[in-house]
Formats: sequence, structure tokens, C-alpha cells
Amino acid sequence: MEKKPKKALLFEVAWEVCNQVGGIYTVIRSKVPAMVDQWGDDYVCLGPYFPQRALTEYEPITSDDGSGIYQTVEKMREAGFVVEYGYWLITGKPRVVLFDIRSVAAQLDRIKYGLWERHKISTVNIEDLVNQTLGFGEMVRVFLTQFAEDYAKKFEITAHFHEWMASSGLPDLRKDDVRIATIFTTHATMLGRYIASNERDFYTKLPSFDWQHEARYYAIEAQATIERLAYLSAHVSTTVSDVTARECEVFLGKYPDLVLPNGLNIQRFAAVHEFQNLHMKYKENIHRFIMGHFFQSYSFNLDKTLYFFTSGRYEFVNKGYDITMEALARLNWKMVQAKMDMTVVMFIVTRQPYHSINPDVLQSRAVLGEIQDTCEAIEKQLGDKLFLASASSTDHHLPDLNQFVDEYWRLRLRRTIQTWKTKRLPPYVTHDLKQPDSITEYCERSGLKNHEQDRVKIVYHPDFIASTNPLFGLDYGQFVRGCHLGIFPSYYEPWGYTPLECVVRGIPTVTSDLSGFGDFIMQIMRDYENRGIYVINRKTQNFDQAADQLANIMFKFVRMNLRERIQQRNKVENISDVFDWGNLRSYYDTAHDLAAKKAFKTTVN
Ligand code: G6P
Ligand code: 1S3
Repeated sequence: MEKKPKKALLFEVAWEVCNQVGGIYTVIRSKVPAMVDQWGDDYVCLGPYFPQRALTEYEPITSDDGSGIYQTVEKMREAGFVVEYGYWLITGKPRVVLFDIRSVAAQLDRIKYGLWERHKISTVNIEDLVNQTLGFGEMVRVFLTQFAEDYAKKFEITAHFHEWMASSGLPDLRKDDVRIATIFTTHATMLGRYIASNERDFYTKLPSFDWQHEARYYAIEAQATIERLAYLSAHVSTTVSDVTARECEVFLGKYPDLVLPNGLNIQRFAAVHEFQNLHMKYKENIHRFIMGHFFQSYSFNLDKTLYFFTSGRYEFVNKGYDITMEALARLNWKMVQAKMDMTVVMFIVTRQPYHSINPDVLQSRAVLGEIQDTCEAIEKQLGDKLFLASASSTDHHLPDLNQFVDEYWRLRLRRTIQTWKTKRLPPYVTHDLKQPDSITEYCERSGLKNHEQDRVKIVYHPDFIASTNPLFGLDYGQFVRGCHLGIFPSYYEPWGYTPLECVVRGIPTVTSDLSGFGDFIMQIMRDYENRGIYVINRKTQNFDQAADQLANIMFKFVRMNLRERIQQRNKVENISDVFDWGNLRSYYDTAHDLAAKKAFKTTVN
């Protein structure tokens, strides 16, 4: 009798499942709908359990759903582990198993001893976060071992691990021959991230780095070794871009088997003008902020103002903030020289320690609100009186409108405006920083301090943007839509979601050929610049040349007319579909097929 083919079941394991820290959360969360489309109920995510975070993202399954996962979770509970099983409340609503690492805290020494004994992973003097990941890795290992023991006959099981933080149990799974196909994806190498931000000429020196020496030097031996072992143990080793693939070869011991580019869950509007309308709508919110922030000191024409922005983790060199600041200073000079009447406002959005929002910034914004309220009261009074006068008028002349506004309102408006206006320059930081940083130092040094004659103004917002933020009243996605150009000329960026987040909202963007995203675009498209994706050459140009290229791109952008800007937004938004997980999931499918072939030596359809 012919044997029935086994069903395939996929576990996706990450520290950021139900636990947002950075980019990996975006990868998994945005990919879930496409995965559930393909795998249905046979797709399950594994992550750590943090009660506060789970509160909004997790719903437990309380009775046996006959899936086998429930049974395995029960067995772990009987053995004393605290494990949650339920749904991850995001689009696609996948099933999720969450491990409470506190339940293995007492076993940490045994886990560490095992890692040393079996794999020579030294975990002496590691920080608490690494301890937590060891607990998580161990619980994942126990779960998968148990599940495979009970269900490997029924299912062809695949487990896809993201990053070292989820993967300390992976070497053991292979050593113990657990019947599971495994994939490991690194989203950045630990050593790459550390060295790139600390040493000039990272890419030139890359081939000659000795991983062990560097890991010891940066005191990250445990993390780097777990990462390397997990990468080498998996049936299929992958990363997110060709840029990071080169690092893998040096730091992790071999070139990856596959590169899996990152996508998003793209939902495009049926009508093209819809995203253009949104740009207009959210730009109004930004205008309001600009009026509150700048017009107290001096004003400029908002119809001739463009909003540029950069955002991301505070890594001054890695994220290319250094080259961005330099290019802005050059752009300012070019615009002043050309006597342009355009204004560029550059928003720098990142997170740095601060005491509070600058009280002057808040106060100015509040007074602007009062001016608006007063104007609305005058408008109402004027409207009512004009209506009455018009209805009772015997001639056809428009009456003198001034006489309709009470002395009280006229004086109140005058007083408010008078007390509001100041000779102070508009602050270039919106918050009181705990200490100056490289961005403020650059502004001081270069003189980019929002002088009236400057054509480039700086708004450094040292906190991420959320809808609760009193300054913009927008969430990050809305803020992006309201801007004109996103600027991300990174030096170290395995992939980089920020430019992609612009593309899908129809906002032109700058990236670099050292970022995974920029490198990918250059491979799949020829006329990317014409379509609103500008790629700075940081591979072969030095800092000065790259800053010049960026300044020239911005200068060209500033000289575009309205029609050209609208067209470019249409063109860039048109690229979105390329990055839909519905298309990019195929890279993951290939990885899963390959792992299953290697692990089970059968052909998977
Ligand atoms: C969108 C709107 C247009 C508006 C334009 C402003 O395209 O649909 O009505 O004129 O935005 O574009 P701008 O590049 O000047 O912000
Ligand atoms: C990493 O997050 P990061 O910002 O620390 O993973 C992201 C998802 O793959 C990637 O986009 C980013 O470049 C990496 O650096």
C-alpha cells in the first residue's frame, strides 16, 4: 500500500513574536497574512511571554483544539514550565505559543553548563537580556523536541528561527537528531553591527576580520558564538540581503544558502488619487506644527515648503545621520546662493534620552491654538452680523466688515499675537535632551540653527512619533504620508524598512547601496531614480563625495514643480507590489522546501 504523504507544519520562532523591539517584529507581523494564506492552521508562531505586551496582542485558547500543539503545551505545563497557547491578535490571527522564561530561571545554570559542555559556548558574565534569551531558547528546544517525538510521524515539521535571540536551542536540536527541518535567518550579524559603528572602513577591512578576536574585543562572545552555531547548525542558513550575506561569510563561517528579502503586507487604494489626498491631508497637520514652531519668530510661504525627514534607531554613523547633516548644510548653501524662495524643513526622528518636551515649544503651540480659537470666534461673529446686515440692507454694497468685530475680540487677537511673537530663533530640538549629541553638535558647528535666512530648517525630534504625541497629532505612517522625501543613506543596514515604508505610501525616498533594500532595488530595476528611489553610492565614494551626491539629489528635488512631484509620487507608489509578501513569500517557500529536502530527503511539493 502506498504511504500517505505527511502534512507539512511550520513553526516560526522569534524573540519579537508578540514582542515588538525592532525590525524583526515588522518582518514577521507583516508576513503573517501571506503565511496563513499558504499554510492555514499549519502555521504557528513561537515567542517569549511578557504579560504586559501580551495583554493587547494575545488571546488564549482554553480547551483542547485537537491540534497536538495543545497536548504538547499541556505536557510542558505538567513538567513545570509556564507556557501560553492561543492566538496572536494581528491581521491573519495565527496560533501562537508563548514561553514564560521566568519558569526556567532556576535552571539557568544547568542550561549554561549544557551550552558549554556540548557546544563550548561560554556564557560567563553575560548581561540579563542574554540570560533571558537562553531561557527562551531552551523552552523552544523542549517544546519542539516533545512535539517531534509525538507528531513527527504525522507531520513533516519545519522550524524557522530568526536571529540568535531565538536560537540557543537550535544546535542541540540538530545534535539530538530531532526530526525537524530547520532554517536560520540572521537579520544583522552581531559583529557587523558592533564593528561598523565603531570602525571606519568596515567594508574594506571586512574580509580580514577574525570573528573570535573581534567577539572577545567587543565582549559579545556568547551572542556571536550562539549566532554562528545556530547559523551553521541549521539545514538552511539565510539572511535578508546580499550585503549581509558577505558579512555572514566572514563572521558566521559560510555564505548563506539563500537570501530572503523583506516585504510588507501591501494594501493599495483602488483609486490612485486616494494616497495623494492623504498626503495633502496629513501635510496640513505638519503645516500646523510648523506654524506653531516657526511663525512665532518669522514666517515663510507654506505653499513653497517641502518636508524632508529621516528616522530610525539612534546610530549616528550606521544610519547615515552624519552624511545627511553634512548634505543638508550643503543644500542650504546651494539654496541661499541660488536665492531660492523655497524652504526645506528637515525632521530628524529618532530616540535619545530627554527630560521632557521643550516647554517653549509646547507653549508656542498652545498660543497658536488660542490665536486660532480667537480667529474662529471673530469669524462667527462677523458671519452672523454680516448675514443680518445683508438681509436688512437696502442697497447692494458690501458693508465695512471691520465694524462687525467687537473691540474686545480685536484687542484680544492683537494682544495674543503680540505676546506670542519673539526674536528668539526657533529651537532646532523639540525636547530638552539629557545631554548634547552628535546631531546637536553638528547643528552648532555648521550653524544650521534655523536662522531666518536659512533655506533649510531643522526639527530634531528625539522621540519616535506616535498618535498621542502633542506636537504632530499623527502616527508615524500618517507623518510619512504628509512629508515629501524620506532620507536614509545608511552605512550599515542589513535591509532597512524605512525607505520601503515611504515607497508603499507613495513618498519618494533616498537609500544607499550599502543597505539591503538599496542593493535589492539596484538589482531588480534600472530606472529607480526616475521612479523616486534615489540610491547614494557609498560603496565606492568617500564621505565627502557621497554627501555631495546627496546634496545634489535634494537640490534637484527642491527644483521640481508640483506636477513633477505628483507624478513621482505616483511612480514610486507603483513599485509597492514588488514588495508585497504575496510575492516575496516565494523566497521563504524555497527555503522551507530546501530545508525539508535536506532534512527528510524527500521531494516536497
Ligand atoms: C496631492 C493632492 C494635490 C496637491 C498636492 C500637493 O497630490 O492631491 O491636490 O496639490 O498633493 O503636493 P505637494 O508636493 O506640493 O505637497
Ligand atoms: C534589523 O533590524 P535593525 O534595524 O536592527 O532587521 C531588520 C529586519 O530584517 C532590517 O530591516 C534592519 O536593517 C536590521 O537592522
